Amino acid sequence: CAQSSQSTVDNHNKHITDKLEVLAKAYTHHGDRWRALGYSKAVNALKSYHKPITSYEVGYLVPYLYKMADNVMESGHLRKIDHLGEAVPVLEMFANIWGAGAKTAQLWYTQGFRTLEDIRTKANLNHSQIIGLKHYDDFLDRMPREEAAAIEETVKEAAQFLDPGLLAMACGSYSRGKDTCGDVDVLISHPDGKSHRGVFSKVLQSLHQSGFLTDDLVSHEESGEHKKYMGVCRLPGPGRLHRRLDVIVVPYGEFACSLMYFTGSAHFNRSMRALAKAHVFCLSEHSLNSDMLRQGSLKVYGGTPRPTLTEKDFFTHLGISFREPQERDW
Ligand code: DCP
Ligand code: MG
Ligand code: MN
Repeated sequence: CAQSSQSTVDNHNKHITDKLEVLAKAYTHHGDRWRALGYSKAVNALKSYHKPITSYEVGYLVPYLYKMADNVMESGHLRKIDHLGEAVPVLEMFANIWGAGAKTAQLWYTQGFRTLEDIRTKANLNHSQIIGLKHYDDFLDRMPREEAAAIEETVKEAAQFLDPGLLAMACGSYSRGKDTCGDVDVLISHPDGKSHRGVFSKVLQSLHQSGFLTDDLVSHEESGEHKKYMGVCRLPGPGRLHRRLDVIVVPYGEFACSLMYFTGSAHFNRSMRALAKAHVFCLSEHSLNSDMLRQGSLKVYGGTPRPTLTEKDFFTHLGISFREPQERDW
């Protein structure tokens, strides 16, 4: 409505929030998520404050930031930012290589690397990072959902050529109805509860043979009967980019749980796990267990899996109303 678009208040503390935002970003890229979160919270608090804040007010509004913000107000800059700030764009660039996290980016920075060319020629790279660097620009580009649909279709055809009874569906951002997708997450299972066995390697082999899969990132991650592939594909035809593809094969008994997990969002999953925990349930991508026993943070007994045949069962077990995938972005 008209009112909510007008409600964005002027930021009376831009001189401080600009600096703190740089710090929040710097800490994110230094792998210090908690400090980054603290700064982001302070930035939001300061942005919505109705007037320029005084050092006295900083003390009680954002006590843990008292020294920081006070320092910015006095001198107009922060020594800490001057030091961290210059590393931020480089750390961001490094952390955007698939397979390299904040820690690796930081290590490379301390080794004196400043460009992707430095990384390519001097850094010690593992297999995923080599592939990540090779497709650096392609992976940063989010694909239109029509392309994700075509990728889903290609995997589905390969699976159903093996066995027409196999289910194959794109989850993740695609099933949440997003306009663009960072990758495609295809979940495969078989309703008879047993014919999913052996499918994983056969589907991947056929997609490799057709030239659709161009590189493997993590070719086989296994947990119980649940198998996950992470790789790279490209649709045929001119002008196509390399796209990230995840393929997950699960036994049908875990289908609803896996569907819910891979539908996401990651934030929604965190909320659901917290909710499950509060109900003494234990929620994972495998099952929803009840009567879990904890001693402090240690899980003593994993609990009994509850029959969850559909996603709706979860919401029922947890006592909340069903939410469509499009409503799970937070
Ligand atoms: N997931 C999760 N926690 C993570 C990573 C993933 O719960 N740390 C779950 C929720 C995600 C799903 O797996 O929705 C797929 O992961 P993706 O990284 O592919 O994320 P999305 O598909 O949601 O977004 P994108 O468009 O960036 O791929
Ligand atoms: Mg995805
Ligand atoms: Mn994914």
